[in-house]
Amino acid sequence: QEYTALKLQVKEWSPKLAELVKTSNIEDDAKVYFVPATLRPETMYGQTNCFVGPKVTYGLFKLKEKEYIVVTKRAAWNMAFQGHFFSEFPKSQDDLPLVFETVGSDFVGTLINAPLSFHTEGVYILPMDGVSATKGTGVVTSVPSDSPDDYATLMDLIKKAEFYGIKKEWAEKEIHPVIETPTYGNLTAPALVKQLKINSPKDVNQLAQAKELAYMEGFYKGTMLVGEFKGEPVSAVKDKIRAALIESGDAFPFADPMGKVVSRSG
Ligand code: ZZB
Repeated sequence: QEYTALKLQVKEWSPKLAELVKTSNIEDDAKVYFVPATLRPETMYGQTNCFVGPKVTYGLFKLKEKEYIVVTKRAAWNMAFQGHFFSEFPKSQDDLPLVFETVGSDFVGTLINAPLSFHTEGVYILPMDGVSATKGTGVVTSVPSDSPDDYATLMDLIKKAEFYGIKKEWAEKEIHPVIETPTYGNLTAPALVKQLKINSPKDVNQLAQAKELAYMEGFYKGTMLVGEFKGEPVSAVKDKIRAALIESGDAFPFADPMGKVVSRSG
């Protein structure tokens, strides 16, 4: 799978991470990025948060001078093979420039900057049980307008904020339309979640079906409602939006040759 790996810079750490970072030797002026892998760069305007698996282990790796990334070790290893990241090629996974490792739940509540997003004030790291540790980077950027999994998960987080140990406000960012489709209007994911009577992230079969429908409709019939290519068909501009993100340094190409092809909800 050829993904677009996006760089979401940390603005403010969760309390747990602030502690870990303080006791590590990361420079004060270093940049740290969460790096989600996406197949839909054209939806990045609609990012409202970023998901990690609460029980998945993530590493903070040194990419280059004063630049660090948060991904799974498996993803960092893949990135090493794809060249340009680590100065010295690691002989094994144990050789990767790891600063520290911890579980996803420790990152929840971290404030990050999401490139292209309407939410220029920043978005939060939130937990998603369906995140797969063996696909992409293990970090998933969330676009509830166009991803049924993201929308269903967010609604659940809002409903049970206390249970999930989050502040409700973190999950309540406004959902703006990004893509217009003839069948589902300008908020494809919420429309599909309603139509297929999806009540929770546990409705994995309906969510897999909704995802398929959203992918097809968005790509073949969608029209951009925002951004540089407003008014143009998604199929004509998807690659241009990806290229622009890479050009600006906000993203890089990332292949996952052995990614498990499983839905994030199953
Ligand atoms: C943003 C986005 C916006 C995505 C959208 C989808 C959609 P797939 O389709 O199953 O092959 N993803 C990436 N890594 C993981 C992971 N480790 N665990 C769970 N989910 C993951 O997977 C590709 C999509 O699954 C990626 O693209 C990412 O979510 C998520 F509007 O990024 B996407 C209709 C889907 N819409």
